[in-house]
Amino acid sequence: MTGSNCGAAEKVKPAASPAADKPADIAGNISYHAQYSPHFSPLAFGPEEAFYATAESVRDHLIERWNDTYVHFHKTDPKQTYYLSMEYLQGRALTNAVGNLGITGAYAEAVKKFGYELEALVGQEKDAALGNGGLGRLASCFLDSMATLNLPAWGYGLRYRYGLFKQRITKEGQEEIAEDWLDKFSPWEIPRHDVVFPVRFFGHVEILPDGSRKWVGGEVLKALAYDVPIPGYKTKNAISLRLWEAKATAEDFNLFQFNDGQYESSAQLHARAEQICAVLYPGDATEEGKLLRLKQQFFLCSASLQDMIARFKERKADRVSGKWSEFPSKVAVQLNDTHPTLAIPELMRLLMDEEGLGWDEAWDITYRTVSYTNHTVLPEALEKWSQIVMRKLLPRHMEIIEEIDKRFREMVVSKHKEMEGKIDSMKVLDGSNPQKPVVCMANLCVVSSHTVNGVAELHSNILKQELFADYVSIWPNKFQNKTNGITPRRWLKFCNPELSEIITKWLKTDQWTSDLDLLTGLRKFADDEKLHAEWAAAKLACKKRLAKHVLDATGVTIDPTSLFDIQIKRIHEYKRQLLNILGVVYRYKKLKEMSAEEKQKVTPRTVMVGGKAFATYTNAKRIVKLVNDVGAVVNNDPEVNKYLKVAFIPNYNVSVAEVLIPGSELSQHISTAGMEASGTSNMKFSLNGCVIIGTLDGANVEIREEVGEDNFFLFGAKADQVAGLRKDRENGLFKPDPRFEEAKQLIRSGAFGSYNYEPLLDSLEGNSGFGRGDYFLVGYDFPGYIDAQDRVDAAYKDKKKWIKMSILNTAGSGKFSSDRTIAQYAKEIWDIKASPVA
Ligand code: 4GP
Repeated sequence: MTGSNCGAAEKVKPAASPAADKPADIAGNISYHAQYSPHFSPLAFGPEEAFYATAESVRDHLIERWNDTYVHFHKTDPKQTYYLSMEYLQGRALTNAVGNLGITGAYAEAVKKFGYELEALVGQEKDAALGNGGLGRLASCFLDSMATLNLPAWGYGLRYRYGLFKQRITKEGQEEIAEDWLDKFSPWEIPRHDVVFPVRFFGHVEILPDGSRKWVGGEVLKALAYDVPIPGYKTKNAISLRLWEAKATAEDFNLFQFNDGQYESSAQLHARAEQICAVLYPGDATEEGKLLRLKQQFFLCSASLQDMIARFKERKADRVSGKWSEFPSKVAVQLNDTHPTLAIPELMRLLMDEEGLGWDEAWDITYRTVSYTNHTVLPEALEKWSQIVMRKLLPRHMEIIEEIDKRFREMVVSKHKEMEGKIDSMKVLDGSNPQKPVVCMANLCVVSSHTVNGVAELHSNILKQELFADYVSIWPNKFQNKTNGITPRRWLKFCNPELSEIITKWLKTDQWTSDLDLLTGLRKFADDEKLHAEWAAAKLACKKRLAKHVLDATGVTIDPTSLFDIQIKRIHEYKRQLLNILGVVYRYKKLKEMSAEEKQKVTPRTVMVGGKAFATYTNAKRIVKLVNDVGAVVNNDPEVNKYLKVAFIPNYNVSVAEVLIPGSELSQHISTAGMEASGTSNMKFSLNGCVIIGTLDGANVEIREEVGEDNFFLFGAKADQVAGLRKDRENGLFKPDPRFEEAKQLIRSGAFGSYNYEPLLDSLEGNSGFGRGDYFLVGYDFPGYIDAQDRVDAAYKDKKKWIKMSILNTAGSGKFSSDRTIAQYAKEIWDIKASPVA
């Protein structure tokens, strides 16, 4: 083994310039990185070192494209979108990068020269886990589609050192530990020491002699950019995900104090900078936690807007103040939920206080630039920030927000007299509790954005008819729907090569990867026995891969011929993992009561559940514990475990999903109707030929329309029934199904251990109230759910029928490509056009 040859079986000559097509040249470039980007001892070239050197070699291609795209956008100066998001769930990048660049085969050959399989190196990569759930993964799918559609668009986010958290399952249930994705380094990011902006906190507002205002004092940190190039699929364009890191500088280091032994106080600002990008969603039960979250949000907004303004000026040297009216025709800012709302007052501040514009001009520019996507109607997720904290941390922004609120009220009184009585539900500042006055961030977004959208038809209608109904009378054209989507590259072509090959073969083209509607072409083969055989073989291969993952991650052996039933998503009471596990408990009880002959007729099933519970969400953590406890009993019960297994998949993340989804046959999307804005994993499952059991909620409604009612197991209350059902319950009119009572009783009996599940079960009982009185209607929907599961069991026995359902799910998934979603945003909200690099 020599450093210069990295242990290659044949002689490899290191080569600095990246090579795309010849495996020998690629190997040379990998060898070059092993030596000249030296992160490891020259004596070592194990799988990990090989992964990093390979990734760096691939990154060279990305950088070339990223540079070309930057220059191209600079010269052509198109209108550009900036997607502001506190979360990106990027996952691993290697497979995606070589796949999008079309160089997978060449790299696979090249790494063989060092004795490696590309798949083995892929497994070395840690997920970039800068997100929590659907909202973050959606942002990452959107970036892939923006690049693929050659759109001038970038993402902005924060570079959290420890992401959200890593989930470990112990006897006590979920344990959170810091995510270590950056423990070594990420080969995909490029620190940009030339892109640094100051971000201020605290301080006060000074009135200057000319009457203008200036925010001064307080503490100032630096925002340093890290660029992650995002390659489009089959295009030369590569866009940027620009992540900010907070820094203090040498100037902020007090050498005098340090030499005096006051080590902590000498580097106070450095410590505060470290906190900003430490974790996503620091606990906000304390005042400090709340302040830190607000700091994070402002940090993202301020750095990103300063960067956009700098670029706006850079692209045309003569853009001085007279040209500000051009800003909205060059810049679109999309707020991914309310987390980046502070972009609104920050843009106003920059335009007025830094660039000298008046209120009216600054407001007109801001309004025409910003648009807002709502991702949830859950009241606890609609952010409200304390006015007291806001005034302390961001005194100038608080002034601006007050002015926005005041002008909005005046506008309503003068132009929409009929809405005056409704002003309380629309106001930006809510002082109804004088001890705790708050800023309503969603209202600030609606009032200040030119467009507001929901993420599935049902959700967008709920926004218009309920949450934001009063605004619709004022701005009837402000509200739109943009049904979510997923990238078909990561979520079918790359994660499920078995099925992808079959699809390409039967459609006689691989164009479906960028024109997903072509999948409808599979419908005409839905009864073809040859396709059935190939389809079933592909599914089985994916199920075996999944069974291996389950064994490695949990120690539970599962049977690849059993029905694989999966529910993976954040653990939340509204998503009703509890309904799932109560169903499993009921199934277990019935199996225990069956004779041996009766059991022979049962459809063997493996139930898999995965997802993280937010660290301070006690009932969600109890649900995780319950799934694990039920699994421990069921899996070890020899009378039952041939017919039922239950596995909790720990640390659910993007790369785990890439194994689970291709191997799924049934997946559960069973939220209380009206509560899941869209869901996107439902789309991924359906695309991979998995049948959904679900309620009429979020995008399930549209999926069912597309794949056909016969290929979807529907149950449950509808969104417009939910309020009435809750009322009935309050009035003592709900009568639980005996099967529901049996399931709860079995848990209470201690059959699954002695843990106190009473608070969890209690939340399903009583008559009213959030968390009690079965707010999420588990009891009401339980009988319908059990009946639907019986229909699943029967359908699975008929292999032909099941495979046809599976094919028709894939065939009906065309609508759910994020390419479609992003094309709609580009045309109907952002007004941007494709700008391909020649
Ligand atoms: C999620 C919604 O819960 C989910 O229904 C939707 O598909 C996703 O956004 C993307 O639009 N919301 C969040 C959140 O993740 O943090 O509010």
